[in-house]
Amino acid sequence: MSRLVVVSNRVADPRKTAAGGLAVALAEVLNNTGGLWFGWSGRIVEDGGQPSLHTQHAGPVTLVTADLGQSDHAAYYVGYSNGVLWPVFHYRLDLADFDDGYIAGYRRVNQQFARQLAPLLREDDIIWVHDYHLIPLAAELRALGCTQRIGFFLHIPLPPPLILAAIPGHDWLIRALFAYDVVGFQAEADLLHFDNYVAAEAHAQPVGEHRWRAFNRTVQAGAYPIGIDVDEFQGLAQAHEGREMFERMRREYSRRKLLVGVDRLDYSKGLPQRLKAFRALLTRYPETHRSATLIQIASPSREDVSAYTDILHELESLCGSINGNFGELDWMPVRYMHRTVARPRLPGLYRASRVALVTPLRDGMNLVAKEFIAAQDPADPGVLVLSRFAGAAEQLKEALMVNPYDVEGTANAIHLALQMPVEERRVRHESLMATIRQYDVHWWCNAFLDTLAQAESAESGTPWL
Ligand code: ADQ
Repeated sequence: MSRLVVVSNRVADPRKTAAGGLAVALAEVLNNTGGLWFGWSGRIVEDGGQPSLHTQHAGPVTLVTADLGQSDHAAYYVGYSNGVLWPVFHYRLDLADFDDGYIAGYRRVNQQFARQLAPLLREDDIIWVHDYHLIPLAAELRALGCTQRIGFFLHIPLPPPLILAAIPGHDWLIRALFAYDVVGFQAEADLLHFDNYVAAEAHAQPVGEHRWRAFNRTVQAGAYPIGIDVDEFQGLAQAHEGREMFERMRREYSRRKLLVGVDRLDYSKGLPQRLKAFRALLTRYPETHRSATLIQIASPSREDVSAYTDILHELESLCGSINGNFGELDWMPVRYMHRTVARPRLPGLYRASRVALVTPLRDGMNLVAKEFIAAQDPADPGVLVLSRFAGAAEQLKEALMVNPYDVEGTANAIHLALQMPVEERRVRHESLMATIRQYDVHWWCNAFLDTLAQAESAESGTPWL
């Protein structure tokens, strides 16, 4: 069997319970297959210093990480990845910072990673590259002569061609995707955008279903919605910390219905709109006073990017004004925490909540939606209020679907969720559970890797870059 090599911006020890969608999912995969996981060490060294490699063995997995120079990190990570690709791929051209210098740094780091990884590769390795930080990695590996099968999975959305085309250098970026053998997206919508882009902008020729030929290469595209490990998450719910959290929450909020939101503090997650919808709920439905409490947990994220500090301040001010205007001596409508919750406690929190608010303005998938479903008591389950703009909405049809930009409409849906009789909650939950079980993290991994294993080994050389 071929060895699996995973490459992603950050690497996590798969023996530890990690936070973050990508880290959680990849730890699952590598623990099962063994292999090599390569990425950035998280260390920034002074410019001009020799960026060193670190090797660590974690059970069946070898972790190899590389340091980044200060200005490379600024251009590759803060600049191009999170200042250009993240906002544009989430349809936020208004937040993009198209600085000329970023793309060169992005390319330099991908070149550095390719040079460091290539000597570690074996001929029959299968290489799986993850996410927007590393789009040109395969092209750089091919330029060094690597002919292994290489797949790419994009964890975030791919916007329609005319939004993508606003990025200076977008044609270079998409051309780089043709160095892969398989390119995977979260949702059918993203796949359609890819098909439309390569047909119109790259003049690619269709040679099969979602199979395209351009730049002397053939790439197979597909939608592989990521899932969670349902058993692992339910195991956490039954473990000591999960149960303790559940019981504590139930005691504390015995007379109230809990609503819960768990996100990274990111402008794509629609947090201000969510709080405005909650405020509209309190305004329109006075019976919710004292009877509903929203717990919003937003973990610190990318605080070196200015759009993130803006959203932090907006959120603090909204929470303060809701509590100031509606709060009573014995009732705080919103409990807002700017921190990460330890993963073993999450299922207890979800299970104690009647409603989950997963209302991103745009999201590749959103794993919180799936975790919330997995953690529920099937006899008395909570209700998922889900944005139609999350990738998860293509699969989780029995959720209460909302348009997060429509504050009043979202408030009405939350009200419906709070009122929903137990019979309807059970029926919806049963279907949602069946979906997340069928399309779990193992399905995701196998479906992608099966396609990649069937691809023919590639030609080397990158005449197009
Ligand atoms: P993220 O944008 O990080 O991931 P998401 O899918 O919601 O978003 O994953 C978050 C993970 O981190 C979940 O496992 C969640 O439990 C955990 N998490 C989030 N906030 C937390 C908090 N405050 N405290 C503790 N844990 C928290 C990206 C894409 C998503 C895609 C994933 C996986 O943006 O669309 O679903 O990758 O592909």
